[in-house]
Amino acid sequence: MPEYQLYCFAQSGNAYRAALMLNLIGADWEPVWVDFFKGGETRTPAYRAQVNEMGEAPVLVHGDKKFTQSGVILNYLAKRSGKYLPQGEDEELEALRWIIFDNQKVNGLLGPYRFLKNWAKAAGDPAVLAFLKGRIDGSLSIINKRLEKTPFLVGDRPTIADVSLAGYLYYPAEEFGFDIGKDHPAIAAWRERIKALPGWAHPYDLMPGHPMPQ
Ligand SMILES: N[C@@H](CCC(=O)N[C@@H](CS)C(=O)NCC(=O)O)C(=O)O
Repeated sequence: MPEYQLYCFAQSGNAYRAALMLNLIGADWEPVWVDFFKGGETRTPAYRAQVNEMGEAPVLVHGDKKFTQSGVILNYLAKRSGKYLPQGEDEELEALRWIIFDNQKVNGLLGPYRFLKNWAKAAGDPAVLAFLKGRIDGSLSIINKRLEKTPFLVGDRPTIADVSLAGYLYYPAEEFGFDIGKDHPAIAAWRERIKALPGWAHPYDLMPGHPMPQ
């Protein structure tokens, strides 16, 4: 059995952070597909009792340890592997600062926006979509400005802050209805730098469930 199991599904940018990290560090891992869309698996009592009380993917299993929250998973894997690890307290806190900003205001908004556009049972309310789009534009502009100054979020080397930011940034522009790279050139250039790292793979190639099972 592989060393790590990751509960995930192809459309999840939150899970992509963990899957990408496992690949980038060359870990021996296998995905466990979560039937998020059709089965509503994360909302079932069984999932919440046995897999994650928070009702979310990703979940990383490592022997008798289990971790949820992609930021925690990234930290754990960086500490174990020594890769993409911020060095020293200042860098650690700086990486954490960007991971929290990303979770709340970048990928934390891109995920629900894309869900409302593509898969919500009741079509997304235009006013809600417009509100989210405004917030997303503002957050992406902040990230773009940062990446105009340094090649990676925390300086010259990629760290877990960059792996976190990758979340939804490689999914097709059609799924958002706008082109992140075209609107934010420094993010487009950063995307290419991350893509060039050994072990990088697209979320639809890395995690099961794409195309969506009928
Ligand atoms: N902050 C969490 C977010 C996880 C998350 O929201 N995952 C989604 C899938 S992309 C989920 O499981 N949502 C279930 C729900 O909200 O009911 C992380 O980074 O791991």
